[in-house]
Amino acid sequence: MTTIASSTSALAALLHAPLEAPPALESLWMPFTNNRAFKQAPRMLVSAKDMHYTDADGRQVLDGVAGLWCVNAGHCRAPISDAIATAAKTLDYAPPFQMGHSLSFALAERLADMLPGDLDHVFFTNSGSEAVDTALKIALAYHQARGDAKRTRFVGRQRGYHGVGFGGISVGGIPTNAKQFASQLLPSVDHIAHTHDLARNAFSKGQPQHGAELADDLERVITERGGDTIAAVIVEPVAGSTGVLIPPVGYLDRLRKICDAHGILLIFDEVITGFGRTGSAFGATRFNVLPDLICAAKGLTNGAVPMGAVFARHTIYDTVVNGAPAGIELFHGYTYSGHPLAAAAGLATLDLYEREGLFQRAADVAPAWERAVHALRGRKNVIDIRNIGLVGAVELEPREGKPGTRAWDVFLECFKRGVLVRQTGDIIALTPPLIIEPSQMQEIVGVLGEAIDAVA
Ligand code: PXG
Repeated sequence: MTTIASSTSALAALLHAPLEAPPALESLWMPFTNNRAFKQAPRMLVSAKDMHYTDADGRQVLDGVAGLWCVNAGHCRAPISDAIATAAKTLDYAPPFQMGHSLSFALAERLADMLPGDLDHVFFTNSGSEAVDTALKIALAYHQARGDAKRTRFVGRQRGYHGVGFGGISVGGIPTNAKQFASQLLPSVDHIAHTHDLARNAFSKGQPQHGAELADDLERVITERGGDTIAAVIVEPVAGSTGVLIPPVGYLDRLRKICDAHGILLIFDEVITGFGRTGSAFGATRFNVLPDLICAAKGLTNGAVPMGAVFARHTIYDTVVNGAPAGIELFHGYTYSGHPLAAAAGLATLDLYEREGLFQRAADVAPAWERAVHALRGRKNVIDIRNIGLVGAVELEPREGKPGTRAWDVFLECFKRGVLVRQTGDIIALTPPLIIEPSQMQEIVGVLGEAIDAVA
């Protein structure tokens, strides 16, 4: 039996423990991880500051993925940690049902001010997965409130990632994530084609030129099912988890037009594209297409406290809430919706983004980033490089009969050389904090190049 660490000094000692002696690893069931392999050869992180992690060997590891697409302002930023500490000491918890506290209202107000168009209402969740399930429920509730309850179907996209709730894996388009649970997915979901087309678009810089017409695949579903049976279409403006799939020029506009023609809601899952990642506040602003609902999480609190949100257009809130009879209008919510610590982190994070102009900074350094990642063209096994804002991806030729193993080995080689990247299939994804310096771009790409060579 290990002793329970609860005092501040005991927690600090536990965090630093891997430097001397690794903690027992068996009891933790790790998410989306090869548990047995990890526990044989753990990669433990001890602390973080700005662009770097310190690992269990005391090494500095340059963070090429903002943790997991979330630490957009860099690690352990004092204004955010201080805000969390203040909330923890003042109002540790407040029930969000039938009670309120000013931090969640202030954060919603602040978000409404920065959202595009008439997106002006905010529903808080604790994760991206919960934001997705919430958005799907709001879409159903909206059509029901309009007296159009036969709109019950959802449309997702192949290679889409929308988290891990039953709603999210149903509209998501990653077969491996749904396979173990296939007996109980949502029953009325169709998928349209993804936009990844190496034959026409390999080595595109920014948005690829070819593929706007792939949005017309939605017309196929509409013909098969009837446009008046579809509640909502959900897509990521830039698909992240499945390897950085950037929307072709004109694709998202076309999707919007088709949805409008058939009264279908368009949901943008901006869990990774939100908060500056593409060089603009949201994918919606970057690509200038206004969705009806936006799912967000990750960068909302700089990853420091779990929090997600759904942003809704005015008419959606108005229809569901103001159109309802007196009483609870939406039977949905979480114990921790708008949690004081998360809301405090969110407020401090948005201040920091604004004060340091980080979304604009991402746009300003994007050309240097583009040059840096595309310099890997010509390396052995590199079959595509793509980029948008501060996102990059290098796609590798899969080893015959062993998909994913080449990129996995590249990930391990990068970590060994002091750079954290992300592997998905045979794609290496790069999404550094928005505070990255040009020399750090060179370091990430230099190490990735060495790793690709070492694995070849
Ligand atoms: N939607 C999108 C678009 C996401 O990227 C989620 C929903 C789910 O969020 P939560 O907070 O429930 O995990 C995500 C999460 C990767 C990777 O390797 C990306 C995510 C999660 C894990 C790994 O790219 N994104």
